[in-house]
Amino acid sequence: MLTICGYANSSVEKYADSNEFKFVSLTPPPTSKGDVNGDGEIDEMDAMLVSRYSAGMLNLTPDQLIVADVNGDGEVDEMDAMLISRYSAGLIELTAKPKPNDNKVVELEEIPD
Ligand SMILES: [Ca+2]
Ligand SMILES: [Ca+2]
Repeated sequence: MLTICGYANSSVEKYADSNEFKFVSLTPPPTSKGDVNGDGEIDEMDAMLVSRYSAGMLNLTPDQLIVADVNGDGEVDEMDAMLISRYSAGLIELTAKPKPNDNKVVELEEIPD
């Protein structure tokens, strides 16, 4: 049996569906940025953990540090705690923003044949 890999809800999935091929989604699992204690909720508890970490009151595991750095600046500090707190209050969305130095534009050129 043929298996097709592709992104969920793409034309590839539709193609696999309509031809009864097995479809394997390549879409990564949703990011849990901000869910520091891993309970599935992003709330004040997570903000508190980040706040305490930045104050040197507790340690976080490497995995926790990755999700705790919600603004993606490489530091886990009060800014992240504030962002998580605001998110839990429904004030902001948590979306990974590209780093300022990361905005290289790749230009594609047509290759003459
Ligand atoms: Ca949590
Ligand atoms: Ca940060």
